[in-house]
Amino acid sequence: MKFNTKTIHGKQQPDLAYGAVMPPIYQTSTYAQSTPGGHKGYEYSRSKNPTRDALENAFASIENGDFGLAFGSGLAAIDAVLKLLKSGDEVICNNDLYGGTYRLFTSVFKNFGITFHFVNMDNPDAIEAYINDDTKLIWVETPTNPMLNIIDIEATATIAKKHNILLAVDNTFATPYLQQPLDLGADIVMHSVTKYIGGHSDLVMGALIVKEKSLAERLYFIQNASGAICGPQDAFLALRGIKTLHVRMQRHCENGKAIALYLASHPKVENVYWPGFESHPNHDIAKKQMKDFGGMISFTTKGNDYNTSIKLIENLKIFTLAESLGGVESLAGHPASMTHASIPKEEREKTGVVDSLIRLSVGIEDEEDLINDLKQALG
Ligand code: P1T
Repeated sequence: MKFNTKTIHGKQQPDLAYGAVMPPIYQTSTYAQSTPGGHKGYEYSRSKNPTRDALENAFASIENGDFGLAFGSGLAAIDAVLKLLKSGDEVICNNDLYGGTYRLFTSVFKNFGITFHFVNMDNPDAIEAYINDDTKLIWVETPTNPMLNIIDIEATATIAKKHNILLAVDNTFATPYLQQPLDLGADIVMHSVTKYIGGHSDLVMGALIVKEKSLAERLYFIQNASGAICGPQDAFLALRGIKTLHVRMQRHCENGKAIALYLASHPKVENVYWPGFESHPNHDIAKKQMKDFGGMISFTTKGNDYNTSIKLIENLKIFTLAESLGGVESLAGHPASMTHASIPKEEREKTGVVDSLIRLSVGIEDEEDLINDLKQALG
């Protein structure tokens, strides 16, 4: 089955009770048993719920995995991966990460004795210098949030395999429409489903997808033991979102390209970060591992002026100034004060997250309206 068909039919079947084409929302915490242990596969909804099952199967299908797990948020999914580790273990991650991921690593798991190395992964060989016997996980976000750097998943997977280290890829910005990290050798794919997979800015959810059964079992144990699951109503919404992922992503990419080109030609714009430019430092890797370049763009205003950037985002009328990304509507954000505020200024500026940086999540509205909005705001 090819990708577009998988988003609609992958590992799905009509509901067994009445043939409902969409799985019913099983809004229940518990299930009747005829005798202790005598049940129909479901005991308690933290452990298993039929609506969540349908969604988890769909996750596995679209990422070419065998097992999917749904969590109450993207961060809850990352939290579950980190719980595979123990005190004394070390993690190597890229140095340009979503601010909340950085905060979870440095302000929560560091306190439990886990060491994190934040590394520029432009050249994956740089990872080797940080590997020792305690290294248990490589965490990669690609494209990165918000600088749109691209990390070579296949090359990183080769290094991880050589040293018997788990490789997890945060695939939130790309989605499986653009890249499928398990096929490139990753062990775990993670998503903030809140974003493109949900696609309508109406839920908060996370996902993990794996191929290996024993890894899936360990993660399922953590999902059930820690309990950060998603509810059935949200599972239903995410499943509905997945069914249009491919058509939405196609338009996000088309609009993203048009806006990246427009911004790059504007005299009041300094730098535009978008992996589709041939001048982007990781363009060749993007071309190799992604189908297209996505709808996320970051840029700075001429002279790197904070006040100009703030005025610009305040003036936007169709782009909404808001946290988050990946919904059908276009959003604009100011990473330094919003999504990446939890990273110390000195640290974030090293990777380019300066005070004049603006991040756009380009939606699927008419391209002309989006460009006109930027034109009037820049004017
Ligand atoms: O917000 P949540 O569903 O918990 O997902 C966290 C997360 C993980 N990974 C990446 C790459 C992300 O972008 C996020 C969430 N990001 C935002 C809210 C944002 O506006 O960037």
